[in-house]
Amino acid sequence: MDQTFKCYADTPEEYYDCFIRGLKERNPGEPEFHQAVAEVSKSIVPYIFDNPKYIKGQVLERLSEPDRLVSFRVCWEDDEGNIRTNRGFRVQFNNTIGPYKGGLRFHPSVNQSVLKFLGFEQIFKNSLTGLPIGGGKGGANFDPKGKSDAEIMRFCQSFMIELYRHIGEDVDVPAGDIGVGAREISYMFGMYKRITNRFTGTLTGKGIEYGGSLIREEATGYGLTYFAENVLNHHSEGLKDKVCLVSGAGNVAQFAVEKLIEKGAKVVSMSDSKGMLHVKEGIGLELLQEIKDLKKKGKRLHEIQATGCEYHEGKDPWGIEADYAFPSATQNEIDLDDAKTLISSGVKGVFEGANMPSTNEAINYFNKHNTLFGPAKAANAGGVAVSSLEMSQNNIGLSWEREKVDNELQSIMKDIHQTCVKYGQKKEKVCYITGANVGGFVKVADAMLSFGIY
Ligand code: NDP
Ligand code: 2IT
Repeated sequence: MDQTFKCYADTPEEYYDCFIRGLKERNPGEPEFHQAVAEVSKSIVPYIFDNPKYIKGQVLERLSEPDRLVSFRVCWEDDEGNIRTNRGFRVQFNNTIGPYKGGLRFHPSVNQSVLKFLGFEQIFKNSLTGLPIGGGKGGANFDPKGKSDAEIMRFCQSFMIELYRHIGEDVDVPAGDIGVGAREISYMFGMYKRITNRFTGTLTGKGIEYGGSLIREEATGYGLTYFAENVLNHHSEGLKDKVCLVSGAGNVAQFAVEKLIEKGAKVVSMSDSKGMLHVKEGIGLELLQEIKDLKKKGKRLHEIQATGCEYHEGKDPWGIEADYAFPSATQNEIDLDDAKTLISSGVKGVFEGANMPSTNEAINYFNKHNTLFGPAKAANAGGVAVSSLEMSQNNIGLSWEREKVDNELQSIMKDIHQTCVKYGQKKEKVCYITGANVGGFVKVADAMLSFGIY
């Protein structure tokens, strides 16, 4: 295999083809990773052709190879006394502009490809926040569904018994993602503290009593809404009275719905891995609280019995007539057919709360139909941004007030929007995909070049 990764090409198209071919050869059987790198490279390759120092420095080639990837056995005992074995991972992708930073995902679908795509995306997202954080991701193919609290605790503790040696407050700072919320972070933080005998901000998303930040729980969903508002205002539009589709019913979805309601939008759907809740009159705060309580117990949306709610087993929300969509469940939840359905449902804007919820074919379709499109790495960056603010508070030994953190979050999302406009403006239009990819790339790439060859 050619380890120089060098592409000799006269045109950006040739370079792109050669680069992606090489990437697939070097990383066989990793479709999610191929997809994420292909999406980013589509924007980056034309840019580096205009700025050849990045080609000479082989920056894209270096960026798409993780600094390191650790994989480890996680053994734990279930409530029946059976020994269970899962696989844990941490992908430390790039620490050029700060310690590795990114969530931990516990879901049966977790594998090397999924975590490499998430870690790669995180490099650009974290750079876009303007804060000093590198890119990483981790997790395990553990399914928290149906597990008792004691089983979750034993799993988290066992996971940390290995992970602790790879992380640290200025090395790598994990947080939550799918299947990992405040409860799991607490079990892991408790074990980290016990093993190391140090109280440091090595995880974010911690409880408020022991070093967590106010607004971190809300940050991804709130930030998503703030970003959408920035995009819409830039196009002389707004959220008030607009009909919105949200998918997912977890952390991101819940707080996106909360903020959308506050902004006067009418949210008519939420969903989970089994089906979709359609609420024609719009989800109210009382119903949202019921959904939050239900999800805290690990239950499914079909158990919601409130009046005005229709539950559709095995369905997603994309066929409901609406103005804007906020996919906030998981990767590839919008394929080409879903994109077509969304456009025929009247949707004029898609803002990604989840990571890579749209396939590349769906994105092309949205582009062809001039759909306003807020890509994940910009739109959902609010969560990791407030994680970084949590790290800052831990470093100086202070806890900021709710309002201060929320103001910071709003200003970060506004700056991310401006970065997207700066790098994505094409004549009259802004391509937020190009803006986010190039805007995230430049800072990391310049820092890499200044370090020389390594
Ligand atoms: P949660 O675990 O809190 O919620 C995930 C939601 O998505 C649940 O409703 C779940 O359904 C649903 N879901 C999960 N997997 C699938 C699947 N394969 N098919 C259909 N539905 C599915 O996770 P988060 O809300 O934290 O994460 C949601 C997305 O947002 C992910 O892509 C994550 O990477 C991204 N994200 C999260 C951030 C954070 O701070 N938490 C920050 C930025 C992005 P069920 O309830 O049935 O399990
Ligand atoms: O995808 C993401 O940005 C997250 N899961 C949050 C990461 C973090 O470190 O807060």
